[in-house]
Amino acid sequence: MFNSLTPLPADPILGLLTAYREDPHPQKVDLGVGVYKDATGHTPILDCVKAAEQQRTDTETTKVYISPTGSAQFNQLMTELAFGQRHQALLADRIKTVSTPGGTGALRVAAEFIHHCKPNAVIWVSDPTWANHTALFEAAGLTVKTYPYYDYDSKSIKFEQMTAALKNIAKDDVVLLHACCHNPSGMDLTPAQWDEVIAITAEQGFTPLIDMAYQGFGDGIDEDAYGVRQMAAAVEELILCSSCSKNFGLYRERIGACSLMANDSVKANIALSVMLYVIRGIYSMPPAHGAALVETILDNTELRLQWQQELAVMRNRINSNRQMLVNKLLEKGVKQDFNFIARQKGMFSFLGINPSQVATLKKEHSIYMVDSSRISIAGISEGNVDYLAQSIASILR
Ligand code: PLP
Ligand code: TYF
Repeated sequence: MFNSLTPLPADPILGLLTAYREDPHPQKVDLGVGVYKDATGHTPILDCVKAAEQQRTDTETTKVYISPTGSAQFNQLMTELAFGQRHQALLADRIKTVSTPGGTGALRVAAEFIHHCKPNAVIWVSDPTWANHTALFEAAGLTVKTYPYYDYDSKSIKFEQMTAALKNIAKDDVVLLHACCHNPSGMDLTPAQWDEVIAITAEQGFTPLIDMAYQGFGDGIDEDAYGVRQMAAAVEELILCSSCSKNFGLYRERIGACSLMANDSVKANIALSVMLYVIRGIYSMPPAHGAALVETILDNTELRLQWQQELAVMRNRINSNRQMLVNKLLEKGVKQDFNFIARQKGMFSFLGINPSQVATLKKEHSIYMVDSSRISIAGISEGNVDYLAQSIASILR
């Protein structure tokens, strides 16, 4: 069976990690995978997570199977975190949430669920989007098409083209929107733009699938959920995929959530039964440890406050890294305008250089980024920004 196989390409983003680790260059810089790093280049375990972990070790009494929905308390707290505690759809019992193996697991569950509802559904994703979106939606049997989003020339959103495209999308289709911190462009919809997109969604009747992998990394926990909350108030049905990888720093614990909102409580329960059927066919039950940590934190006033503070530190560091790189590039005499980096949000921006310049930065300067020139802003630090800006300046000359 295996003899006829030919090799398939590895994940292009995760592959950078290995290449970086094996590079002996003393000044190497990792701007590849989107993980938070502190000023020393380390991805720490949050203090609130450590405290929650200690509590769980002291009080956990069993490792028996959890249910296919995962932890009910985690699901409730995650729903409140995303939609807001008193959202009308929540109070009307229209939202059902399951714990999933990471945000990726949530997306795959959502994709299989959509495929079950509408086997011929087309899912529209932004051009560009996270590479894994396309791969996992296609793996679930969906057809993927794109709507215009990022303008590489003006470094902004092609908003008019985007809305024109959305106005042509049919009722039975699905549109994927990034809640905040757009991966890979860093360009987010403003609240006014969200309002317009929401009005079109309500008018057209297609189903919004919102991916929220970075809640709290853009402007703040509530600010970043603006689109989710307003959308949920305006439409009948919605699917939300959330991740605890970044904002709780729980990457390898693989914990996220998938929420569905139906137009009444009875239909929500029916839809949930279908989602659980889909889950049974993939992994049966989600991992429990990450969910236990998140619920311990969110349910405890002190730990929750500590989490909010630690999240603010991560958010502020990323934002100051953005300005720091822009300033350094100016200082190095770069003529091109890089101010857009400071205007963008979240973990990523495109540097806007071509693939051969990306290759030169890697080969000659040991600076690692995705071929599209997407950089992970968290990889910049006081210690490497001078070398980084100098190297970028040298390839732009
Ligand atoms: N969606 C987007 C846009 C992402 O960037 C990521 C990666 O961090 C994910 C989903 C899934 O994250 P994870 O599966 O690590 O929770
Ligand atoms: O885009 C990124 O870098 C993050 C991390 O298969 C990531 O979203 C990258 C690839 C992958 C899973 C997570």
